[in-house]
Amino acid sequence: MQLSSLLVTLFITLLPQALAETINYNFNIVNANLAPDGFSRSTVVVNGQFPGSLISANKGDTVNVLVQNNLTDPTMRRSTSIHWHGLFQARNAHNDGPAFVTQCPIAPNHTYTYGLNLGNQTGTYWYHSHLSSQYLDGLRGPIVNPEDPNLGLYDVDDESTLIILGDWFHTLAPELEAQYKLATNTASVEELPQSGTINGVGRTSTDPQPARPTFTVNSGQRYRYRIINTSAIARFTFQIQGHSLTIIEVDGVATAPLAVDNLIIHPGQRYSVVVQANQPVDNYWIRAPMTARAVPPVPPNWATDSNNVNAVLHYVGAAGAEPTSEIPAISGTPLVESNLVPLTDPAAPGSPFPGGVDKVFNLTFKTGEDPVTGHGWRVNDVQYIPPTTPTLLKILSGAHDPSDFGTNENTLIINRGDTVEVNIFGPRDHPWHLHGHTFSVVKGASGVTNYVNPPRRDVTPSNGNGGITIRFTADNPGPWVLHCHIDMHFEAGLAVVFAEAPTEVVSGPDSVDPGDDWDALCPIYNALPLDEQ
Ligand SMILES: *[C@@H]1O[C@H](CO)[C@@H](O)[C@H](O)[C@H]1NC(C)=O
Ligand SMILES: *[C@@H]1O[C@H](CO)[C@@H](O)[C@H](O)[C@H]1NC(C)=O
Ligand SMILES: *[C@@H]1O[C@H](CO)[C@@H](O)[C@H](O)[C@H]1NC(C)=O
Ligand SMILES: *[C@@H]1O[C@H](CO)[C@@H](O)[C@H](O)[C@H]1NC(C)=O
Ligand SMILES: *[C@@H]1O[C@H](CO)[C@@H](O)[C@H](O)[C@H]1NC(C)=O
Ligand SMILES: [Cu+2]
Repeated sequence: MQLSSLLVTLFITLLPQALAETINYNFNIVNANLAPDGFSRSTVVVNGQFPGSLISANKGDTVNVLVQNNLTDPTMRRSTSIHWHGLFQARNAHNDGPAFVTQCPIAPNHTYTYGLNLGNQTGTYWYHSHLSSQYLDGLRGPIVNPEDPNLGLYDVDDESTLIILGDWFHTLAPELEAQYKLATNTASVEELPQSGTINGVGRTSTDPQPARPTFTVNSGQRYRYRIINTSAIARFTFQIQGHSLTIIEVDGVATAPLAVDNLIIHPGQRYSVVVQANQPVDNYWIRAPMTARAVPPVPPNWATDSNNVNAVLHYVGAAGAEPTSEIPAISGTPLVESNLVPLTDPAAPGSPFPGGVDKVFNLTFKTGEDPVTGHGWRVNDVQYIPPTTPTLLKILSGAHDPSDFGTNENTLIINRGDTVEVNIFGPRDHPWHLHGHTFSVVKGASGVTNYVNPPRRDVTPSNGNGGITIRFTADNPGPWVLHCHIDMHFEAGLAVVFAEAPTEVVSGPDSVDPGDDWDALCPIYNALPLDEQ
């Protein structure tokens, strides 16, 4: 271990919770005209920036994010609601953010302060709008807790090593959503983004081409890159020419180091990789070609260049801005998710056989059956439609039985302390995300079954009718949504809500006490005219 990183390690391990502090952020949510890929459009962004600014905090810190809703553009949603993806939010479900699950949206010209407590969570997270499809319009950004058990494995970890991938659309989200929901054939409308962006910069085949993002390294140093997939639809394959990637964190879970050459990152997922600057001083391609799902024949004159999602790894001392070499094809050893082993407490909850838990849910999802729209997604034949009264408010008012929730709320009750197994059957590559927990991927998309030390994370893709199996322990009372992170699928119904320990949400040591500002959200929102919702 180098002396500098040893000192950093000592500093961080010797000064733990005692220094827990309160950190305040102001998020002014505004409409700004931005051109991430050379095409200018109105957006919904934090403080005028895409992606939004970094939230950085340590274990035990309290983070207060004062959200001022200054949205004015009538062609997009005017209200907002922000989800802090991956944070457990113990006793804090009211600040989780999904509209109508844990809160009513924040009305225009109103504020709401999200209090977030990182507890013991370290690693890489992100925030995004969780009202309708608003995050496609730009409201996305990173959250990092830099403390880490793998700290000795790298020298540099700061804002310069954040790699935020995202798809970008030229059509505004409400219009995309309407097209998607009205269509009768999924494949004909699965929206193809116009570009893939790296740290907010992308290229189409026709618009002016912004300079590629550059990540500068010093020869001999080791860099921790935090790769966040903030996509709405597209997945990316990530590779750095000539450099291997040692994965040390997956969705906030520290993981035994695993070296690969490339990895696929689904919407919502995060990876931290250590990259050694051990090649000749030069410029190298960072590649993240994008795969949108079920892409129909591309419309004529469509500007998407999904192969052109590139950045530059620049060694200090190298000449020129870009590599002189051809952009290489993706090659070498890919990440296989089932090879990821959590660093601590790796065993899955429950007993090591199918159904060896307190509660099993079999969820089968499919599309194309909604009698009204002719479209939509269903889990066990139910299309999730958000209630007008948020699930959390219902629970706080005494709802605790399946019959206390509407059929379309697809709400499943679990008890405090239950070990839970969820089997998910349905088409491949739908990234399932659970709020309030990480889960053990007992059987993931690779089909491998492992109860001893399976990957633990908060988003994992489906695998067709062979199914995937995830497990978690119900140790966090609150309503937590489990949904497909392809945003349009979620909007069209691809979700269930776990009402976890509803009685304990109301009273006792794990209860949730939202406060007056939260109580005021629904009356204000419900009084809004339609165009301000
Ligand atoms: C948000 O809008 C309010 C009202 O128009 C204005 O007073 C305030 O300065 C705006 N906030 C910021 C940070 O621009
Ligand atoms: C918000 O405040 C601004 C500035 O005071 C005002 O012009 C606008 O009409 C308000 N919008 C709403 C929806 O109340
Ligand atoms: C964090 O970890 C400490 C030590 O293991 C434990 O005592 C504490 O309860 C944990 N806090 C949370 C919020 O989980
Ligand atoms: C990001 O997520 C999207 C949606 O699943 C996926 O298509 C894409 O491959 C992911 N990107 C990366 C780098 O994994
Ligand atoms: C759930 O699915 C598994 C795997 O197909 C099956 O063995 C089990 O019987 C099912 N359980 C229920 C409750 O349907
Ligand atoms: Cu999906």
